[in-house]
Parts: sequence; C-alpha cells; structure tokens
Amino acid sequence: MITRIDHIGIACRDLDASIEFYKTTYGFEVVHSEVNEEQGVREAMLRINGTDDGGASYLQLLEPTREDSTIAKYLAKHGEGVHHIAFGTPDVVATTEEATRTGVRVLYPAPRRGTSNSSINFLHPKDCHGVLTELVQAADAATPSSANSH
Ligand code: V0V
Ligand code: CO
Repeated sequence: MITRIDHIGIACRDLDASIEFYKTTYGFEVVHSEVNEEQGVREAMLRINGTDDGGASYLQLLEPTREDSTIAKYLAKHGEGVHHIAFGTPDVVATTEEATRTGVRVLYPAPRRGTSNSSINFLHPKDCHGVLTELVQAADAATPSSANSH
C-alpha cells in the first residue's frame, strides 16, 4: 500500500548550490542532511508539506560522493535533474512483494538503509515507463509484515 509521495530525488553536481537555489527561490529549508556511503551520496532533505497519514513530503537533493556511484553515473549521462520518485508506504516489504507479483524488477533482495534510518528499495526504471521508483518506509512507521515473518 502506498500512502504518499515521500520525496522527489534530484541529482545535483553541487549540493550547497542546489540548497541555495531552493531556499532563495521557494523558501524551502533543509530539515535533515547526511552522507550515505552505501549509496554514494551526500544528501539534503527539504520538507515541503505534511500528509494525511502523518508522514511528510520532501525534495531530496543528491550529490555523488564517488565516481562509481549511481548519481555520478546519472550526472555524467543525463546532467542535473529529477533522478527518482519515492513513494511512502507503511510496509516496504509487502509493497515490494506486490510490485514483484506484477512483473516489475526490484533492485535489492531486501530493503536497505535510507535517509534517517528509513527502509528503502527501488523498482527498475525500465519496468516503470522510464521512472526510477523508490519505495520508502519511515523508521517510525508501523511494521506489520516485518514484525511477523520477514
Ligand atoms: C538509469 N536509467 C534511468 C535512471 N538511471 N532511467 C530513469 N531514471 C534513472 N534515474 C536508465 C538509463 O538511461 C539506461 O537506459 C538504463 O536505465 C541503464 O542505466 P545505466 O546508466 O546503465 O545504469 P545502471 O543500470 O548501472 O543503473 C541504473 C539503476 C541504478 C537504476 C539500476 O541507478 C540503481 O541501482 N539505482 C538505485 C540506487 C540509487 O539510485 N541510489 C541513489 C539514491 P538506456 O540508456 O539503456 O535506455 S539513494 C536514495 O534515494 C536514498 C538513500 C534515500 O532516498 O533514502
Ligand atoms: Co531517495
């Protein structure tokens, strides 16, 4: 079950310059930033609004930390711009399984660590009409399936 747009991921060459752009143009503020070594990103989350299910929606600005990261590869090929859309779900394992059943390729066999200790997985853009799609379960979300058998 998907309950919200959690974030839009945007690839940028210079994180600080992009943060400044969103601040100057729209007044958006950074509410969280971190380096995720596994994903090869330095990132900042800019909160846009809250949502009915108690979650929120963000812009996620992503700068590569190394040349072999997915963001570096994307920048080299496409330049700066929208890299992925992330849907929020209370249960990333169940939502990933639902996608698999429809024939969409899931990138990781099990969820990995995302921003602020969220659990994330990705659906292949070639199976999603060109959109790299992330599924994200917030760290404090209820975990119905992971609490049982997963
Ligand atoms: C690649 N392609 C894309 C794309 N990246 N299409 C749409 N959106 C994207 N972002 C297309 C590309 O143009 C090629 O199409 C084809 O897919 C294969 O691309 P490639 O350049 O050869 O790249 P691959 O296959 O090495 O890698 C693509 C995938 C990779 C999607 C597998 O980016 C990946 O593993 N992504 C998941 C992890 C990730 O994105 N991490 C960074 C965000 P043509 O040219 O052959 O037609 S981390 C994050 O969001 C966090 C931590 C969080 O939210 O908490
Ligand atoms: Co993301």
